[in-house]
Amino acid sequence: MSIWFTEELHPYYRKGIRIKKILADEQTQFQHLQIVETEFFGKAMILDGIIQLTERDNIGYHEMIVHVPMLAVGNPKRVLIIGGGDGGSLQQVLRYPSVEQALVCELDQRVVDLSREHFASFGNPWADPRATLLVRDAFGFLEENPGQFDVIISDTTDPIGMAERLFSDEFYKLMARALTPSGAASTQCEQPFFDTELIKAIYRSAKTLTTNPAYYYANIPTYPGGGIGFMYVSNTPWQNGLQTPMPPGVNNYINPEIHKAAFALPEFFRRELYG
Ligand code: SPD
Repeated sequence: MSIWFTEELHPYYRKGIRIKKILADEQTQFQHLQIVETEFFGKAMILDGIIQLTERDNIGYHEMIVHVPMLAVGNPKRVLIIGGGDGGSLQQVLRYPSVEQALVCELDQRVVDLSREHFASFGNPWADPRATLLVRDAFGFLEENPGQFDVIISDTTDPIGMAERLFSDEFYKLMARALTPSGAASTQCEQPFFDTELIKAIYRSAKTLTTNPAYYYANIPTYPGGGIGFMYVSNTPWQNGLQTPMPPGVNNYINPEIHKAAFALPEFFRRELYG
């Protein structure tokens, strides 16, 4: 028997992965949460019908969203992760000996609970004494904490429903305000092919808030279009990170060549974004 999970991004675009078994399927207070065992990608987490991560290809996403701002800052001490309840970004953040405090501001406790149960490869980063989970909405927390964070990572779902606000001008203002003057943020920033206008609006906003924003991209087969981009938001140039040694531990995706190449954009999109 063959069961396919199909994600419909637009009425004109779908992608699918073949599933062996459904391991968890529940309506949380906030969203429809599913964990499935797939044929090729290991376990996958699906939220409101959208693939968030798979065991096989999440590492590229998590390494790229985390290491680019962390390396740019150099010796980050205080780090905030917005969303990220699965623990994948937290695991990468905690590789840095300089990190004293890593806060995860996640709205849905069930994402944390089910991820701990099913994604052992994240290595239970919650047990690290530097890690703190705040089960709350990020807006209020950002408002209360201006100038506090060396790095902020916005590891969110797509701009649909409750997550739409996390792609707004207001959010980017609050996030930039919560950074230290030389701090850096990275945000899940969608797909150049499908989300050009949204990304342009976010870049315009980031440009009014910081001097060196830039967009970069990673190849993740289970995301629409085979990849996803990130907005780097900072007064510190991302290129500073190319001089910083990687933290202890093994990388699976990022290396100096990938780090640099990720900021090279296809011409149609470079023109749209940077003119
Ligand atoms: N289009 C799907 C984008 C999903 C981004 N969120 C991933 C969360 C992994 N920590």
